[in-house]
Amino acid sequence: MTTFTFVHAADLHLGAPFRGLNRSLETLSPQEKSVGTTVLEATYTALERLVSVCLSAQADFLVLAGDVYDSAKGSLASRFALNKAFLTLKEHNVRVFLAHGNHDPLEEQPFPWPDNVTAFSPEVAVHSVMRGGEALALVHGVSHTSAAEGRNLARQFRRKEPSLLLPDVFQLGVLHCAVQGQAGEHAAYAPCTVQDLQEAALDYWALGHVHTRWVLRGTGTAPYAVYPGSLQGLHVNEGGVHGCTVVRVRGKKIVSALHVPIAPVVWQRVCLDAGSLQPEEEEGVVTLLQLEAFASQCLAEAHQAMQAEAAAFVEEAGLGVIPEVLVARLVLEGRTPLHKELAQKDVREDLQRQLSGQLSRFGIFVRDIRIATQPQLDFEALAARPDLVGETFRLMGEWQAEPAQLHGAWEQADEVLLKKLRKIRRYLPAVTPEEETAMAQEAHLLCLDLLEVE
Ligand SMILES: [Mn+2]
Repeated sequence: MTTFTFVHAADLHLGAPFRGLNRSLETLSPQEKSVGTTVLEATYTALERLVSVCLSAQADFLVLAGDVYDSAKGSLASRFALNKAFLTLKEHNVRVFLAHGNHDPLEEQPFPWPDNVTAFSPEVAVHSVMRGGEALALVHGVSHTSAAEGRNLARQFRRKEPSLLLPDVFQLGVLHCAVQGQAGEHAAYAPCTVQDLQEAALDYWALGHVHTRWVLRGTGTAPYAVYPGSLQGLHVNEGGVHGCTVVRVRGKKIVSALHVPIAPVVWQRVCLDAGSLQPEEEEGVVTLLQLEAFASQCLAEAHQAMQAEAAAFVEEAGLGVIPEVLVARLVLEGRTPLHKELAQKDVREDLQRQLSGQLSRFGIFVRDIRIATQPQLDFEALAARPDLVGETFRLMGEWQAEPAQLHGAWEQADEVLLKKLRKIRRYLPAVTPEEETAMAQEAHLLCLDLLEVE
């Protein structure tokens, strides 16, 4: 039976700025600079590696499910890079199927690609992939026409019935879309349902738009639809090892659909319990120096764990590259006497600079530090006090025991807000009970800080 391979990637966002990494290269130390350069060039490096993966996997074709650029027309640099990648694939007889998405809609595309590239039109079209006179697969696809595609495009796909000229072969759909209930924070362009996908009766859906890898499986073990995720994670909420999916097919059956690491940069939240630090014997107190050493160790471990995770994917697929750089958001948690110091912006920035300077030679960059610590206080003694400090503790205690009371207090405060800021208030989202509790706790700690509790 015929076997063939195709590579599925999406959301390349070539030339995308990395949200939140606004420190320019000039302000980085020489050591940090190499990490900085890797980050700045990451989307382009990922594209080069995607081409290499297509060649080493001996892929018959590559499908790109939208958002190849970050801006509609793409910068000149991103168009040149893509054109070069397509030409390399052409030299090796690899076809490319490109379905445009909301970031790179069809109406903005000015020039044609090399002739191994098929860019889909605004209506669903079907193309066959041949090898030595034999049809391997039918590729269905459609492009977004504008930046806010409102049509349900998935419903336009339908499996082609076999004919005398064309036997029943493997059929896949290439589409940039928001599957309902799963698109999360992603805008609902080209909305559709899981049922729409299933009713098209295709063997595989090569999807794009959702930036976190997501595999949809039916009753069998092989997936019927895959979001490979952004080729390179673009910000701290796109954590994990990013890459493409390599699909091996025998006849009409998927043999494997494996995640292959491609992205040179991995984003990650690294949480650290500052409350676990014990006072040093000599000093008798917990110091920022201790915290720095602990953070440095945790970050190094996170980098190692990330590379081990990537290595497991590379080993399973026999393809891919282990990411070099970890860009971390350090989240400090727990009850610690350092809380008050850490609450100061310049202390956090110093700590961030120290850590980044120290760790950049290991490929670690600390993007920022978030404080979720609490002060270390003798809560019982404070609650027993007859003054205002004691009063805030008793009130917090009552609210914790009786959430309805907290809600009452919240509504009272909200009424005041409503009177003063009537116009603004109606644009604010409703507050959940969890948010009420979290805000009350935050307000409580702020009260204690302001009342100068040590
Ligand atoms: Mn995208």
